[in-house]
Amino acid sequence: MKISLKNRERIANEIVNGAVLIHGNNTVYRNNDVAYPFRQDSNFHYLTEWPEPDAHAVIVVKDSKPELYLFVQDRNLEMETWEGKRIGQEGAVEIYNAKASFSNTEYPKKLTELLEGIENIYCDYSNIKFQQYDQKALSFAVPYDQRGLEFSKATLHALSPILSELRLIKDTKELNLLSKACEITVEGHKVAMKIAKAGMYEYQVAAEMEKTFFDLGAERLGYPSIVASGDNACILHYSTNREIIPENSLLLIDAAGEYGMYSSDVTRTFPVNGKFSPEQKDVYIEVLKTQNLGIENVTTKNTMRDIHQITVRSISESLVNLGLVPMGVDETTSMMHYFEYFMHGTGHWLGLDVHDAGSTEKDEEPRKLEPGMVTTIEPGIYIRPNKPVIEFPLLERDPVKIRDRRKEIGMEEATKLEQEEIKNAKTVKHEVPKNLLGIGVRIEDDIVCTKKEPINLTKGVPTSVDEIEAICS
Ligand SMILES: [Mn+2]
Repeated sequence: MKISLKNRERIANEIVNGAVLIHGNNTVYRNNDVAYPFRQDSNFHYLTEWPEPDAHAVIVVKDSKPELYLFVQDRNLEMETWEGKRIGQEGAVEIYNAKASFSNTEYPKKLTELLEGIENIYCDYSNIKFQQYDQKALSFAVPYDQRGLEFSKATLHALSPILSELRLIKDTKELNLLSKACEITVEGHKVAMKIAKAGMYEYQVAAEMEKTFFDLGAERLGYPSIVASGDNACILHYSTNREIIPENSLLLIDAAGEYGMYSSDVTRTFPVNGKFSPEQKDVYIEVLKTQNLGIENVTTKNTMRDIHQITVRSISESLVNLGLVPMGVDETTSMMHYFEYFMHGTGHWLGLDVHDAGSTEKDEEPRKLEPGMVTTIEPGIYIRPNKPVIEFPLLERDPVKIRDRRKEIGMEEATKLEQEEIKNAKTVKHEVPKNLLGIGVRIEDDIVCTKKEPINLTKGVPTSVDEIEAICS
């Protein structure tokens, strides 16, 4: 059974009676007649698996039973000679289990027919395509028609809360695809560790690694590869990869393949000459300790916020050990001094998107992890080369309170207050140990929450100092 068939059944169970309107991605042009490689919209893929551009779908749900109507590109021999094979309407019915399929040009007309008598319509009205394709047809179907016709009883509902909730829990078939993406990614990272040397360009390492991803069946990258040598490791989304790898530097690689539309997400940091310097090793070991702790805590007992609090505490201990902060562990945590060195979250959901759909909260409260949720665990310490002296404000800063205030009075006002508070606070100047400047370490794995122990899908890439030194030398 196709995954999308099961997914339509899942959404039909939620909706019971109604219709879902959803649009695929279009071809996007890069220049002239050269298009960017096409990738289907993740939500559209989730519900249809339709792989071609310019498609629309209507899923009509009656008594929790879904019927798929697909609007697709017409078969056209001339066009297919230029652009490639098209599946066409027959294929939509035979291969993709559509109840009926039409030309995509017929969408507006057929939509009105399909929605007749339907009272609950689920769509993504924040999406530009809603205005483009749906709004006009829906003005006949929802109760703000003022043209003297009989009012419809239809109500519009937001689709994304339901869909992201479904996407958050991965079933076995999805986990199999994700595992395969992770297997491929593991092999690519191992190749990078083996071949990277000082003097190579970062992109040369990327090329060898990505070759392995593609050799092993990846259709594309999950996201642009970050191959950051030396100081570049402290730039979180560095992806130009155009520099020469310096002698004795660390190389931070955050890269992954996508397989069956599912993306892995892995980071490793290793010494290009095969041996950590003492200070590189000091920082590395601290991050690894935190990462292991984070992974262990991917259980149904914890929320993502719990896990972040655990890793923040652990990183704060490390920062004290390394002499990177002026005060003790409690103050480093409560005054958010750790944020100078660990300025991102501990993890994010993983699936069709590298930052996958789903909320970490339910009913405005942090939610416990559940079996089938997949998250990354990726703590880091980045000691920026251009900040040899850091002024730390002596001010209690609770991230939860900060967030709540931002919600309460709005981002604009709240951030003004925050800046004011920091400006007025006393500060303490701290000199960063010189030999640590420019060291950036992140270690990231992909973890499945289960009823029992967490499963690390990417543990095949070495993380221990000994294993890394063995594979790199
Ligand atoms: Mn990540």
